[in-house]
Amino acid sequence: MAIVVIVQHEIFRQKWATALQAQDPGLPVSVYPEVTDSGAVDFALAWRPPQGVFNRFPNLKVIASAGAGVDHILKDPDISPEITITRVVDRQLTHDMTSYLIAQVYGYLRNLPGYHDLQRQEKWQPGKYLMERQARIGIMGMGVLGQDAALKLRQLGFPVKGWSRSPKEVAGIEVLAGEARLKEFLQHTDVLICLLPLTAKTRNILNRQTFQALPGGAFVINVARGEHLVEEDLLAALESGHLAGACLDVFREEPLPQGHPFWRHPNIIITPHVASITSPESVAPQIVANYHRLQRGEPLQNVVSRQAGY
Ligand code: NDP
Ligand code: OXD
Repeated sequence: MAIVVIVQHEIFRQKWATALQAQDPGLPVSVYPEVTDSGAVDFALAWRPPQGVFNRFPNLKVIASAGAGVDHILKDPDISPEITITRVVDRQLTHDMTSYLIAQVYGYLRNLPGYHDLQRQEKWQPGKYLMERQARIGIMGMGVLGQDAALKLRQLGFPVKGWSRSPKEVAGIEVLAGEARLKEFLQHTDVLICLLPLTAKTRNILNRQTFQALPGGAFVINVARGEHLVEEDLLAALESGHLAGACLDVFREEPLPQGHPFWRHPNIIITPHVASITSPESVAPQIVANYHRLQRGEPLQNVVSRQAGY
């Protein structure tokens, strides 16, 4: 049987194929669309696959997301419920996300983007100077990435709370669970970080009501998915002065279209979906290990729940 790599960006296709073959030189890897025997493919590694592409592989058993999120796969309604879907859980990916968040949180605390702007205007204007204890961090989504960020931010001296679907114990961090406790969680959050998966329940969760529940002057960081955010509601909350600013790494449409009001907004920081990028070299071992598990009929690792959507 064989693996097919179905990855949107051409440069990444070859990187993935090389990384997989470096793990196991005998691995039968093909790169979509150059697949000669689609009947032999039982395992697909995918990132933002074209809609309907999986129907071309009649013997497909596993789709492995090349990232942590699986929304880009699950949005295809034609994927048979028999197919197992897995995702990436990777130490480097987790580390990189936490580093990005720490950088953005300190940028907010010490007004670093503001000083970049002032420098261009040749203005010497000391401004906001907050200390860690003055910025209560609230993390929506206390999974692999959320927990790591929470623990490291707490080590740096920030008061941290988390919010997740189910209750959980995370050393020294209060985690509020379920919709019933969302408002309470938000009321104690000065810097809101969204690290939720995109599901039917979490789509549009960063909305007017959510922003209103935050204390005045709060800052919002969205590194999860663009569809979590209701864009007009963010603009209105910034316009009214209720929110101090936002940092956005993900967007409903990527690349963010030219002329979009976010580009030139003075209180929005934009990064082009680079908070944490999957490294094929780092992740290839878990993909190849799952491929071999499939061949041996053993349970796979990092399987997502089709029902929960993550
Ligand atoms: P996990 O699956 O490990 O964690 C998801 C967390 O969200 C869990 O704590 C889960 O709760 C919680 N959750 C899910 N649904 C709800 C809900 N309805 N209400 C409250 N909490 C909910 O995911 P990861 O931490 O690995 O990744 C999170 C997301 O980060 C990815 O799905 C992806 O979209 C994004 N990402 C973005 C990157 C970037 O570069 N911008 C890079 C990598 C990931 P429970 O624990 O109870 O199950
Ligand atoms: C991911 C991402 O889900 O890069 O891994 O967004």
